[in-house]
Amino acid sequence: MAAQPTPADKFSFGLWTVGWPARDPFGDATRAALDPVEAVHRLAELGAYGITFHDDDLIPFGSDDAARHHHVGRFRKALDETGLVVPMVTTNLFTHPIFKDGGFTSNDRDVRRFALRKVLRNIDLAAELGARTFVMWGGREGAEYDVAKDIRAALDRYREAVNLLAGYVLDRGYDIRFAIEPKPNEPRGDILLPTVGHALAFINELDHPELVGLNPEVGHEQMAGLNYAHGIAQALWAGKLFHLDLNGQRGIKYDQDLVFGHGDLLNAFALVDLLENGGPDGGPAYDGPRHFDYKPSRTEDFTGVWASAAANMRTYLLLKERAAAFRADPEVRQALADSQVDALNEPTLNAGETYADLIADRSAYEELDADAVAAKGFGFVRLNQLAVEHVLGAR
Ligand code: 3MF
Ligand code: MG
Ligand code: MG
Repeated sequence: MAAQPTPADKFSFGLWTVGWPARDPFGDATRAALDPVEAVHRLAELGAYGITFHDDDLIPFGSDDAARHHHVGRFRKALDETGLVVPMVTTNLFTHPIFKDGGFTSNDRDVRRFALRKVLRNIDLAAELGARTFVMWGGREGAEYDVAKDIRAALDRYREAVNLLAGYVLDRGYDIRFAIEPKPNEPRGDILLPTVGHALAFINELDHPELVGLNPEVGHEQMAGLNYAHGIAQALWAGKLFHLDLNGQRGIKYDQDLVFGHGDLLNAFALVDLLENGGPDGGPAYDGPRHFDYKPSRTEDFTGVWASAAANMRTYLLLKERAAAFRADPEVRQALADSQVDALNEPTLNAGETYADLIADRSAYEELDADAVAAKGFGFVRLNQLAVEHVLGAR
């Protein structure tokens, strides 16, 4: 039995997740709007530590300063009452029709300037609430028609926007870093920065790459047919895992936003094992929020909403428990050694060895019995079966 979630587990939820009224392209809302104050209280009761939001989730688009002050004030009061924190804030540059061709990369310059102003204002709010991460999901930054968007110009404008925002944060002295959230498609036919790899390459072209990292989402990578745990590992390797969006997805289709673990459970196991046990000393490889970006299915009423919120955290904790059991199992350790998993950490060259030394080493090539080496199996299937049995609770 996994422990009950506590704030020490650092679970956070988007306001737009539990608050989703379940309207989809084919059907009306099946649930009423949720008051952000209630969301704060219910999530705190369930054991979460943080809540995140888009500006428009908290302050309806077009609110005047007085209304804005009112909405932020009552939200702050709920945070103070519950101890919930706001680790991340993000901007909605996708719902209002003005963003139909994007925010930072709309063909219309007036839209691009409006988008920047909306984000700058929201960065001030993020700083005011103590958020350290500012996520940028560019869901409308893309196209349906290849001839309608100059992709190189769009990337220039994207870069111009992120450079301006990074400069603003530095000038203001805010303790905030940006996290780009890749997604391959939906709502646009094709979205810019579609995968972890594209976003990493983009970051290298920025004025302040040190201020910009990633917020990879399980379903988004899987919509591109990619391995999420691999993407997270490469983001960690690049020092760019600033935040993450956990949920579930079943294959290459629309963005399902299922509960974490309700899609590819084995990949979720590998992910939790990486996050919790993948550090250099066998400890956590990532210490940021475990943030859920899911949608309580349209079939659910509010009882189902809170049950699904709890399910995300419980599944994570169960997988964490299973990963610890996997790591502690002597048979797993033997299987890992037999499969030479740790041996990959050994550099291929000896200390100080040059390519000339390698060429001179006859045992590496001329005398190596390639057929004998090739005949040995790695035993990966046995190792994976042990993982499956731990996930199933059979060991
Ligand atoms: C869409 C998403 C977004 C982002 C959010 C950023 C509405 O598929 O995942 O959720 O996560 O905009 O923070
Ligand atoms: Mg998503
Ligand atoms: Mg997301």
